[in-house]
This record gives sequence, structure tokens and C-alpha cells, in this order.
Amino acid sequence: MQRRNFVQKATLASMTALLGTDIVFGASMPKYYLPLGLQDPDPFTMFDKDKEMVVLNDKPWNIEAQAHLLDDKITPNSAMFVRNNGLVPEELDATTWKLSFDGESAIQQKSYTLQELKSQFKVHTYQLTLECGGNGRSEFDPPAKGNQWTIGAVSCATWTGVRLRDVLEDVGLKPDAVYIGYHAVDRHLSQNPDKEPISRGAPMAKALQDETLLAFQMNGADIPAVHGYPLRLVVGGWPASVSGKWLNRISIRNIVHDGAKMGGDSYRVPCEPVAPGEEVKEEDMCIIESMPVKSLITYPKSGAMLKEGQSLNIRGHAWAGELEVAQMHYSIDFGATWKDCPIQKPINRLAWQHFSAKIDFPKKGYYEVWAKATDANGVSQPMVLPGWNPKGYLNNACHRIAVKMG
Ligand SMILES: Nc1nc2c(c(=O)[nH]1)N[C@H]1C(S)=C(S)[C@@H](COP(=O)(O)O)O[C@H]1N2
Ligand SMILES: [Mo]
Repeated sequence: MQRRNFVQKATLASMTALLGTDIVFGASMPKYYLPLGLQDPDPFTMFDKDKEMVVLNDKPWNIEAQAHLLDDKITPNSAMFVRNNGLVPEELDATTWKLSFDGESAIQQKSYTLQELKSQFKVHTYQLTLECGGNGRSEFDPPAKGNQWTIGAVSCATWTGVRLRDVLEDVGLKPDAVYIGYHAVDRHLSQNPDKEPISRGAPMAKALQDETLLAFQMNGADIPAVHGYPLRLVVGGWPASVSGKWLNRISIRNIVHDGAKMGGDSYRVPCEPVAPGEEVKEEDMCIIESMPVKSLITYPKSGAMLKEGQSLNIRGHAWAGELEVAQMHYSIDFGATWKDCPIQKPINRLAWQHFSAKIDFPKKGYYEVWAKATDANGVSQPMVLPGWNPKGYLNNACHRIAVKMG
């Protein structure tokens, strides 16, 4: 990333220096050509990701996990999906970083260095589930444009930072404050500095929750560059698009924040169900808030082979947006019957929960294990696709794995 930009301005001499040897026919190189030897390494090396992660797009970078890579209770960086709307910022300096507050409903304009945030406010740590609103999009029919996420755009890492609420109280909220909107330093794909790739936000009630963090650490270390170093808004349980990376400004609004990707059909679904493929008027679209109940079998990998009579231990995670997962079930007969599956309590609100079960199969043959979570309101995952919507959001259909015995 850094190099691509650099080379536009680089001279032949500096490229030679970087390569450590002469570019023998350098004079014949097209202007602005980037020698292969100076191009970025592969995304797995560049972002420190598992080689089994799946790249969906490289401009911008969008990379998802596979179910078995998400087996850890706390998602390590190596298995955390990447969703960028614009270009990963090139220069990120934590020592000079500032977070500023503005907006119609801010009592004052104020800014904080990272050091001020850390020293003036209490530091909190939570495990928070972040799922892209478009996770599962690839299954919709008629198909929806956008990254064709399968099941891997979800993570639950440990985030450390200060509460947004504490800082908002320090800035001061006017009584008409209804929403916060974030701004960040990543650039629009067009490279137009006046355009933001994304600037979303949350209603005040969500912004003021205990778990809504201005985070400066992930899994006990600096946040990796691609995940928002050095400061990120983390809003668990809502579409991960609300969790602004590379955060440098928060606007306190007296209207629903109207930043990039807040309107149209971005992160919005029909307020009332529609038929697949139906056109939906803009005023009939509603902003996605809490994500729906969902689960993932992370062990074994689909395609597991068992010996005759061998039982199978499965495990995975379940989450339900703002709610807790109350029950977990599995089926080996395509949903005809369901068995109870023990599920742990979350370590804190908005963290995913872990389930496991020991399954016995009646005889040799092909099976599928389907997993189904039910939230605290009694709402369960649909067995197959839920309601169609123009951008293919909120697919929380039951996850399943194939198993062969004998
Ligand atoms: N500044 C900024 N923040 C952002 C984005 C972005 O492109 N720029 N993408 C959002 C979207 S759509 C998602 S799903 C999550 C992805 O977070 P991750 O890449 O850390 O997994 O970041 C959100 N925050
Ligand atoms: Mo997203």
C-alpha cells in the first residue's frame, strides 16, 4: 500500500535503491510502472491472515474467513474478516492522532489525543461480535450486488478502550442530540479527498451503551492497521459497518446521521417484507439496527468422515445482536427433528456464545448437521433463506456441515 503511492513519485534511483540492485533496462520502463519486485506482498502476508482466508475483492480489500478458521473462542487477527469500502490509510501515527467532536448537538467542539483518552477516562475491555450486514449475501436469489460473502464476515475479538458515553458526557450533549456519526481517514476509491468511503453511526441510545467503545486495542495489542489502527469505534451486535475504523471525528447530530452509506439501500432493508426482486421505494427502506440471531459450526470442517459407529463432537458459536442466545439446537435429518445443544452464557453482553454437542448417527451414509439458535425473544434462525432484500443483507439461515459415516 505504502509502496504503490511512493513509487508514483519515486525516481529510478530510489527504485534501484529499494531493489538493492540496478534495473538494467530501467530507462525503458513505462512512466509510473511499478516493478513487480516492489509490489505489495500477497494479502495474507500483508495483513497477517491465515492462508485459507478467502479474498473476495482486492480494490478495496475484502477478505472472509471459512467456518473452521473461526473455531477459537476469541477471534485472532489471522481469521478476522476484512471489509473495506475505500483505501486502507497509508500513514497512521498514533502519537499525533486526534479524535475530534463536533456537530449541531455538541455543546462544545473538543478534541483528544489518544493519550488524553487513555488517561482521562476509565478503560474497559469487552468481547464484541462484529458481523457485516452483508454476511451470507451470496445465497440471495435474485442475486444482490456487492461482496459475495458466504459465512465468514463475522468475528468476536476482545476490544479495549474507553466508553464513548464517558467522552460524550465530557464534550456535552445538547438535549436535541439523537445520533452520532463517525468520520475516518480512509480515502474514497476515487481518491477524491472530498468524498468519504463510509460515514455511518448509531442512535444516541446505542452510542451510550456500556459496551460501545472507542477502542485502541484488539486482543490485547495495538489494533492491526487494516482493522482500524490506532482508534476504532466498536459497536457490538449491530452491522459492523457502524464500527468505524481509523476514527478521527465524531459528529453529534440532531438528525439521523446523513453520512456516506446511511441512505438509499446501503445497510437498509425494506421496512415490510417484499417479494424477491421487487423494487422498493427509498422511503420504504429502514436502517438495519440489531443483527438477527445466527450461529456457526466451527468444528468439524464440512466433509468430515467418520468410522461406522463413531460419534461426532461438534462445536461453534451463536450470537443474536442486542439479545442473548437462549437456546441452541441441532438436527441430523434436515430439520425434521431437533435436539437440544448446550450453550454457554456470553462472557459479557454482545459477545458470541459457545455451543458443543456429541452426536450419534444411526447407520452408515451421508448426513448434514444443521445448527439453529433461538434468541431471548423466542425468535429462531430460518432453516433456509430469510426475506429477500435489494442488497442481500441479514441472511441468518441455519449453518450446516456435511458428514459421511462408513
Ligand atoms: N473507516 C472505515 N470504517 C469501516 C469500514 C470502512 O470501509 N472504513 N468498513 C465497515 C464495514 S462495512 C465493516 S463490515 C467493518 C469491517 O471491519 P473489519 O474489517 O475490521 O472486520 O468495518 C466497518 N468500518
Ligand atoms: Mo459491512
